[in-house]
Amino acid sequence: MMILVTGAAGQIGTDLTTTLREKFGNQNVVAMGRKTPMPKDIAEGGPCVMGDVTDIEGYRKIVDGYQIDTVYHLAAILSATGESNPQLCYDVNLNGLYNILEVAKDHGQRLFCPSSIAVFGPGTPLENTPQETVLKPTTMYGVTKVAGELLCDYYFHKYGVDVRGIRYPGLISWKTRPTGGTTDYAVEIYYEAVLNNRYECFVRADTKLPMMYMPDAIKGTLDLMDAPLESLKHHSDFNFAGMSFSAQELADCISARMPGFECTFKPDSRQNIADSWPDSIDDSAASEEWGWKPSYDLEKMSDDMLENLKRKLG
Ligand code: AKB
Repeated sequence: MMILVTGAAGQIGTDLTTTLREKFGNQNVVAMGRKTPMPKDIAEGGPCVMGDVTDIEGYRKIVDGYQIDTVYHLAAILSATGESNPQLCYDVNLNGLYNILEVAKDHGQRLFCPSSIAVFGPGTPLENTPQETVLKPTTMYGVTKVAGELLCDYYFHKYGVDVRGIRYPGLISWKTRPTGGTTDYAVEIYYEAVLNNRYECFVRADTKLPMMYMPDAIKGTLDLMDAPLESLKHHSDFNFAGMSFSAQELADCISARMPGFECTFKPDSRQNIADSWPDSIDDSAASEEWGWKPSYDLEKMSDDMLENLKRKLG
């Protein structure tokens, strides 16, 4: 097996590349990035290449050169950056995905192409959002994710490309900080708690969103890719849940572990994006079709985040 990870320098990419290298061997996992320098452990741990998913010929050369048969396509522009630059978001998320799918069709590759809770919008039930429901997002990121899910399913049905994907909630991790997302506050708060014992949060205290700890997200990603094709009724659009909490509940959980921690709330334009997303997700299709079950709740995640960040940040 020869695997390529696009967006390998990003928040999910760094964790996923490391885990894939542990599972399949360092030399069998190629980390691809565009302009962010690769973190040292990714750069030194196995093959790395610079490339741009919007350049199909350049991408084809990379895939041919390494004889790639499986791609985890993580390169994407997230929701907040997508609202500042919708054209870039469309280009990377849709033209880039189209290139990945075309090359996969020509090379018979397996693909993982993530979606997001950003596919939901006003009109979607807020609590326990069902698998099949209204998909009318109000962000460019959400629009590209809905279209991306449909495009992936089209390539499966029309060309037999085995492409799988899940709707990631906000992902929380201590290894690499996310950039350009709406759920980034749920990571920043832990960093700022350890560094300064205070945080100014950019959403309201009562903002409740679906979230997940990165080890669960990585496990779910690998479990979906390992599932027998015949057990899947869905392919690119699995609802995927870990936990849900409000920004205030998150701050309280940190205060209970960090005496004196202070969190204030000053909503900015990302509040509108957060308000358009559900509070909690029904992921029964994922549990029925490939056995998904999360391991972390808010308490267990907070213990692990703070322990690792204290060590990492000194
Ligand atoms: C974002 O906030 O844009 C992402 C996401 C939920 O897809 N973390």
